[in-house]
Amino acid sequence: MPAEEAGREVPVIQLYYDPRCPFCQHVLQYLEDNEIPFEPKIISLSADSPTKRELVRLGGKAQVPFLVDPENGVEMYESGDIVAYLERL
Ligand SMILES: N[C@@H](CCC(=O)N[C@@H](CS)C(=O)NCC(=O)O)C(=O)O
Repeated sequence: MPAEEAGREVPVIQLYYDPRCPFCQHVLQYLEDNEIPFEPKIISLSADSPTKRELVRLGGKAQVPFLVDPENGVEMYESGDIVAYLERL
């Protein structure tokens, strides 16, 4: 759900992930523990879907997790880099 700030909608972090992926679970756990709002972009790595095609269009490969932070123009793969980025927010 989009976060709201001062009555206006602000872009929210999006996380592309496959629930079966342990690297994704690591990022999801961090988001949950720190109550960071995000838009889930759930894919199955083993099946084609519009969301998976969106991921490939944005990042260039069907790898998860993939984070998009529209507010800061940031897009990244790699669970460790994503958590390190979230720690700096
Ligand atoms: N080093 C990466 C590994 C991510 C990774 O291997 N994800 C798997 C799913 S658990 C994946 O997307 N595999 C498909 C691929 O790499 O093409 C990270 O820490 O995020």
